[in-house]
Amino acid sequence: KVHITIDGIQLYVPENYTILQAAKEVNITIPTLCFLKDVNEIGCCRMCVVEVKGSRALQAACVYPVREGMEVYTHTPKVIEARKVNLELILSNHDAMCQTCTRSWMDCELQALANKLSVSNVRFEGDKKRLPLDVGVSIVRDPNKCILCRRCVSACKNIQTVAVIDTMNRGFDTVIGSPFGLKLEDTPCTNCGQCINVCPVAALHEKSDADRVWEAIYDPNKHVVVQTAPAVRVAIGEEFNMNIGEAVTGKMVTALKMLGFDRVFDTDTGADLTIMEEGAELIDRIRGGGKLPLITSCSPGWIKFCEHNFPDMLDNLSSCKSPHQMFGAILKSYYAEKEGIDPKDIFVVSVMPCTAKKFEAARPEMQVDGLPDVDAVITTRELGKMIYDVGIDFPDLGDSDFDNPFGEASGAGAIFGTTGGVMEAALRTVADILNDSSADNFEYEEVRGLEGIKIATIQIADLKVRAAVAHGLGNARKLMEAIRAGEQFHFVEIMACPGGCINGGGQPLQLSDVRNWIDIKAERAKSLYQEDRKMFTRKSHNNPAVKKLYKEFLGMANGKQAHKLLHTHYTP
Ligand code: HC1
Ligand code: SF4
Repeated sequence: KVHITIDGIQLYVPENYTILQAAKEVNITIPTLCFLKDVNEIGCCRMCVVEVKGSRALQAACVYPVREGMEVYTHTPKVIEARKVNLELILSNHDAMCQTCTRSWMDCELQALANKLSVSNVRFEGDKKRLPLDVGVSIVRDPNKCILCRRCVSACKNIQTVAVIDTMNRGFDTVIGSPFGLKLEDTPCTNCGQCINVCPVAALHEKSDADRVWEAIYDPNKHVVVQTAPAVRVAIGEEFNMNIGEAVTGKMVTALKMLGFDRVFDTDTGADLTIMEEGAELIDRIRGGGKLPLITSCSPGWIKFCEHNFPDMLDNLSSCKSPHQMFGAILKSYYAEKEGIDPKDIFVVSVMPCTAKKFEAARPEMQVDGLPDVDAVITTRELGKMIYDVGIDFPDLGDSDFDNPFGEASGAGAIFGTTGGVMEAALRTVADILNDSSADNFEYEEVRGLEGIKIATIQIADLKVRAAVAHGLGNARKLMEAIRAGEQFHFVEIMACPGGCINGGGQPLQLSDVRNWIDIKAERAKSLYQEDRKMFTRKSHNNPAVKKLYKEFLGMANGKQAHKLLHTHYTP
């Protein structure tokens, strides 16, 4: 430990600390903008400058290391003026139409900072060019809002290893863009939205589909059905300033009913269905000498990454559609038939923590007889805004249950939303099938947690199942390269986003002042595991609605009818 002084307060801190970390120990949060823990630690925006005794220049607290005897001053007139000038220069170049901005209602870091620094006047005349927007199916880039913090560049390049956005040009002409000015959609961008998740302003956001959803709700000829992904329930409360990771399933269902959806279903049921199919596929491949490892296919950002980077391994992907797509296909067949509704009049909305799901739902592979499984995908954030827009006081709502005939899903479906969850859900079912019994111990700790790549060998009946789990595309790349080089596994789970869906590109955004100190992934994951423990049924094959579905309609898992509706195929 080293002994330092901050604003006259003496303290001991570990020697690998930065000034930013040390100041936090004495309850001083130094303002930051480009800095985001574990994502972008480059000290370029100079918002966090402080005075260090003996050093003539101001120092960036986010990267400057502490050393023995150091004396730091965090709010001298020189420091305050430098921060203000830096912020005013950024503001002078920013399209500050806050009234019409998507980030303004909750979580704009630039606004928060202007407030914090009491900037009431911008003394500089910037060079505000109007640049065209880049609008894709999933993602919108607005260069007029960009403040060049480079957090998106780092998330895309260093964490996801996709590297399709970077700094272009120099000086006043500097912009963040794709090579050759391409639209993001025309690059190997995976639509994962991790760039959105780290953007402090509205330079990156999802392409909104809320208007299409409202249109369907108000159309008297449409039967509008909504389903919600596992990870949405442990995050949407954050849009209303509730605790990070607080599970608000019942309130969410109430709100959806109040918005006017005809039925509210749980994508967790779709996840149970996926496990039935994927579990059967795994057993078939192991017994029948099929292509191994079997790799999960529910994360559409991962699928696109695989198509671009590992086209030679597409046959390893499970042919299962993702849970919400499967569920959509069931809604437009089994459910339509049961309710006596023409499938063409059913409008399926998926509420997802994910931006890539918008792209996925629009893929030609996700249709049955020319009808898309899912008609519109909105993110957790978009749903939060819809609820806010109509004036519903979300935190005060009572609880409601999901609608029948699908009712309550299993806990295995719930944990799909976090890294390792699909693997654990599959193991619960595969173990019971292969052992022909019902195991009492089915919490697979070895595949839980936020380690980048998790590897485990699990004994099931006479089989030693070699399993691997990766989350974040950088980790996925490492794991895939190992497999390509010959490392052997039976079953592999890959999720595009670090932490899995709980940290998807469509999830509520927390200010960096929060994210730099609290691991929001861990909070949301903990909450999903608690949800699992509360469920009456905790294994997918015990979900009564799913059992009935196979009995009445699908027949065998991985059988003919299931293949028509629930499976697909990706070609290079
Ligand atoms: Fe996911 Fe999935 S877990 S992919 O992260 O398999 O998006 O939550 O809905 O479909 O179930 C997302 C989450 C989600 C699907 C499921
Ligand atoms: Fe990169 Fe993902 Fe953003 Fe595409 S969506 S630019 S892959 S971070």
